[in-house]
Amino acid sequence: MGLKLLAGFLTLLGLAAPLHGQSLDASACEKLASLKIEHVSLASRSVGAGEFSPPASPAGGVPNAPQAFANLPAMCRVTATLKPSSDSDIKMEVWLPVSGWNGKLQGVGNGGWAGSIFYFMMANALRGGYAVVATDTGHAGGMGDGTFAFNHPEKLTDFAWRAVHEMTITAKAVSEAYYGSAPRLSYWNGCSTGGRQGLKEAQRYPSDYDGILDGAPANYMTHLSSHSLWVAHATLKDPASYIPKEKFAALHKAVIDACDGLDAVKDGVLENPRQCKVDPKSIECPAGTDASTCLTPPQVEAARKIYGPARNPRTGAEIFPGLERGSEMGWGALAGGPAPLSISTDHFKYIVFKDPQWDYRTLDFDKDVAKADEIDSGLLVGRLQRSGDVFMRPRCAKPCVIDAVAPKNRQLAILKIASAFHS
Ligand SMILES: [Ca+2]
Repeated sequence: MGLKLLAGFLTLLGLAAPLHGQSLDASACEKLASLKIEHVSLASRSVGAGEFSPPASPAGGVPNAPQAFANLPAMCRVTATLKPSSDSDIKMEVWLPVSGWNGKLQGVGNGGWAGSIFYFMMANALRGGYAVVATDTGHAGGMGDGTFAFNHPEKLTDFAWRAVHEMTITAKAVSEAYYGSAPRLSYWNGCSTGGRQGLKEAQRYPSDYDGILDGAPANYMTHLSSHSLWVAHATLKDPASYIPKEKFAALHKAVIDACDGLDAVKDGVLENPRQCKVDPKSIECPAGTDASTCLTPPQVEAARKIYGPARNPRTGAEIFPGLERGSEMGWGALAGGPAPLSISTDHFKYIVFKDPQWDYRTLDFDKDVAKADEIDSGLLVGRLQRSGDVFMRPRCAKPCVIDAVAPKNRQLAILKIASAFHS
């Protein structure tokens, strides 16, 4: 029996394994549409090499630059809607390489409040020979838009952990039906919210993934949102405290000038930012003056608060670590204004207070942070119950707000480099 004939025979039996160098034909893909999985509706179709073009992203969603999808290999594209609760409407996709499958599944994550599929990450994984899966986490919207959670607790649960778990078990079933064997290894790959998603998987469903790669995780989200508004209180609440962006450069220069050499290499990078103790007062403007190269006394106090940490004003307990010295050029997202980061204000508006009119200036860093924790009750926040193959890295592919706190934040979770990532 020739290899091609054998593959066709096994496909008919639903037992097809992708024989080395062989391709699965279109009928194997079409067949997936009849797969029955509880609360999942599926569609599937073959997409030839270079033929995929991404659907338009929602306003504020992740951009889909066409060049990210040039020369994609041929795939079986599975789209699905999952409804694990009566209020769920989770969109997900699985892309299955028609040939050259490496036997592995890669789950890829989201950013901010999600609301769209990160197709460019799916494209990278497909090129690497992976079967790859992603979800919009159960709603369509911009990454800075948390309105979906307003009076929709099931949708919030989908965002918090359920969509990723459900997509993962669905993707494994789809992969097995297509190839005739389940993935031999499954990896998670996400950054920011994607990092938090990986931690929730490790916490709740440690058997979903054999290895987890978390970039700059949005970890301890209730306190992360509180910290973001701590920075907003420092710089945006009182106009006198506002630090114009050009002064970030002045403060950064003072930090680098003082501390770059502490790691014995003058390269503009601080190997260990915590060795650096520069006080913003060192560039305070002469009394009664102001310039782009110095800070006024209220701006000095604002910068000191940003270096933090954020603290409970009544007990002095640390709410969240401050931004590191050396991170000043990345302060714009949190401190640049005119409004605070909407990811954080929406957390308090729609989840904690359930009041779209809530004003960040009223945030009480004692009782309101406690309220956020009480309401969350482990939904978005979680601590790992066991060690596992979790590799955390401090930076996303491009600067993001979490970068600045990551060196301290990552201590809140478990760091273990898994040998599995090298297989
Ligand atoms: Ca250095």
